[in-house]
Amino acid sequence: MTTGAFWQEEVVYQIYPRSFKDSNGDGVGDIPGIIGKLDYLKELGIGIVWLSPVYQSPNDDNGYDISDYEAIMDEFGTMEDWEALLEGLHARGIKLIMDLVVNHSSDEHRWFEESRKSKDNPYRDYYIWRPGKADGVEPNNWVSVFGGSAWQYDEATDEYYLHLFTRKQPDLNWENPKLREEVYKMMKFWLDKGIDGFRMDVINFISKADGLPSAGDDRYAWGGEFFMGGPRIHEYMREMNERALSRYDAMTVGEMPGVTPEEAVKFTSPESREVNVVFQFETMDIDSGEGGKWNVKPWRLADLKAVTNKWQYGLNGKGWNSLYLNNHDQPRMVSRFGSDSAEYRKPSAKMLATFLHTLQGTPYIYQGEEIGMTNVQFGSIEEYKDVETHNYYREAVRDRGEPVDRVMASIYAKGRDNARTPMQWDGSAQAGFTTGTPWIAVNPNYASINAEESLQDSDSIFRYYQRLIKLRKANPIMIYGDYNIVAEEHEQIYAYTREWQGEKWLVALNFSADDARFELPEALRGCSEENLIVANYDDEPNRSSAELNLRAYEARVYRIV
Ligand code: TEU
Ligand code: CA
Repeated sequence: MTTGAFWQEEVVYQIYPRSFKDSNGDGVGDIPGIIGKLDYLKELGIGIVWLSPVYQSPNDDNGYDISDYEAIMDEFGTMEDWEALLEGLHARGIKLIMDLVVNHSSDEHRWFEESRKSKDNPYRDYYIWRPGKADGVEPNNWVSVFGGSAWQYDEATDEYYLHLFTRKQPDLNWENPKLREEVYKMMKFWLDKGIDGFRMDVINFISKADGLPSAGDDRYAWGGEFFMGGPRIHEYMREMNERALSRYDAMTVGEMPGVTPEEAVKFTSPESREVNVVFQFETMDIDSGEGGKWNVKPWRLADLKAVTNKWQYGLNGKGWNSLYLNNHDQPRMVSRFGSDSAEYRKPSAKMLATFLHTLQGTPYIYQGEEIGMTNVQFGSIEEYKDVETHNYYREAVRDRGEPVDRVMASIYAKGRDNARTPMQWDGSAQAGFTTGTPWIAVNPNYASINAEESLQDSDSIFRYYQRLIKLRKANPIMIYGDYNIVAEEHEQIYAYTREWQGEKWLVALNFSADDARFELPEALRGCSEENLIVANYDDEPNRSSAELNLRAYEARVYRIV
């Protein structure tokens, strides 16, 4: 689907403001800190910044619990700072998309403070209130994404309110047209300020099934079937488009846990007029065992190929993919899908970058990914800050009696704080992130892994990302070309072609730490030094024209036709 739209042709860089750059020494990243790094982003070559929430918030979930949608969080700065950021980005030809978190607000939002006052308060139905069942049983058996019941009892009116995330994140009632109008008004407030679109937080959760039925008979159970892609979701998305977005050239990205390619086509096809692209979670689930993410299992290349095939073939010509392997909710991709060992961190980070930037869709770079930042292992649970991690630790160790070392191993592998340690700018104290004490500890490896070192190294991961982004601007085949997998059964190598208006590229990626040999099909035997597009090793291995020998985590991209 070629539209030439900026949200197809540019690369997105996600900033998690709390951890990006602190300008005033309070240990918390802020907007003036981001402004000081705009030339770094310009040098990388990205065209769009996705800014995680900067709105007023008590930070129960680090800004994803909003208490005033039209004010800037005090710790992050002022509205004037934000306007200077927007101006600075636009002056560099970089667009800005903001995070739209409207499945829920903070319980400190004035709407909720009103809503909980009485059953006949005008704001009562901005949220989802229900009476409990007999003897203190919640209205249904749904659990929250972050553990425990999804219902919180509120004594003032002797009813429960729904919260699919923390109890300080009450779900907004999208059945209420007044609430929907409030959201559209707020969206236009920001669009009129000149932003270029929104990333929409768990936007496929906003329509809940009529009657809010329990999921089975267990005391508690996951109720996703009743709110992921619920009955009125397309109605709401089309209404949002008509009422708030259609008058603007806005990019819209729907974060949709559980979405399938078939559903994604319904959300993203041009005629649907709902969103441009979605974030799917199936790739993020390939190393989750029974019961979810904390039950870590080794991921398999066959599963990565199967999921990527499903989404590449499923949306080709019908919708558009978001291409990511990490963000502020996921562990660092080089640790999870590559190798963060001293020997293989650089080649594997570059190989993974080649994967993301040579698939069909829009690639996302999460802050620090471009310098190969890795997961972290803090010594004690107290050093972790994420509410999801603390809830998991408490339920696993205290409630289920699981051994601490096994629980910590799951946190090391999948905890969200892996992505939230401060951006590593240089080798000075606190990695140059702050002159104070950071809100969360810096990863101890900052002395060797930091932006300053990357900018000085012509062979760095940063420089490789720069090359990929430049290649994308010069080669529409990278953006629009049809994807076709090759040698699907190979257990180490992931290979595929891209074809566009008579041109054909071959991408060959060794996802393993061992040498791998790849018999080239007849039609793909044009690989030679002359038509090498990009590679993460700077010398061509010796090989016959009939095969490719790839070294540990080696990536090679050739023009075949
Ligand atoms: O995340 C939605 C979501 O499903 C995540 O909870 C994700 O599945 C989980 O964090 C993986 O461990 C969005 C935001 O990206 C996340 O930061 C917020 O915590 C959440 O919504 C609630 O707003
Ligand atoms: Ca600060």
